[in-house]
Amino acid sequence: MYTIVGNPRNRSLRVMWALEEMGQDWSMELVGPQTERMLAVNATGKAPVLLVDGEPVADSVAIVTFLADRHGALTFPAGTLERARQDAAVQFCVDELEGACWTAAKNEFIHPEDKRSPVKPTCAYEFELAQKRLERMLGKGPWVMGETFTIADILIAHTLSWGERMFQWPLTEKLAAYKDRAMSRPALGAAMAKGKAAMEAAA
Ligand SMILES: N[C@@H](CCC(=O)N[C@@H](CS)C(=O)NCC(=O)O)C(=O)O
Repeated sequence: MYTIVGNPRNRSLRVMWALEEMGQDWSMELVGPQTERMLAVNATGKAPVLLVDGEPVADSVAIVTFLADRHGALTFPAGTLERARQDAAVQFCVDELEGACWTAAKNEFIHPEDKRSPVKPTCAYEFELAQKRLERMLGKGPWVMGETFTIADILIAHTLSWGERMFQWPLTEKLAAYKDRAMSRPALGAAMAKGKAAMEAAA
């Protein structure tokens, strides 16, 4: 049994989705970033955290990688060339797609107002540039690692959706189709329904 400490509206969704894809049971402890409870399980105070038999593991990318290795699902085995390429796709997502979204978010509503800079147009440009690169990586698809759906697709699809929904940054036709393909997987639907129920129960 796994417990996600976080909120379905943030990067916790990546972990929820991965756990559903793997057929693992999980529950959610709704906790905000930088609260006393979050700081008790993660020195950085950031969400999400996964409790594994009560032991915390932080960072959505580290968590889904850990789960994939542990359950031998949604990943190529460590030490293979395919795994190195999968890891490169994950790192690309963090650097280029998430970097643009996170910088825009921090400067739009996270940082104190007097610390914000008007960088959003630069972030939009970076997101657009990243999409051109991602289109080449995706090739014929259907997934970034070809025929095999992996954690890289969860992270990339989630981040494409983040840019599109939060900032109305348009997706290219090819990447909109890729994102829709990923996000119509039953495991994501199940994860979102479970997250909604957790939020309703807490309201
Ligand atoms: N690389 C981390 C980033 C975590 C992160 O920044 N989470 C956000 C919520 S989605 C947060 O806790 N923000 C509050 C803060 O940075 O203080 C991950 O993927 O888990």
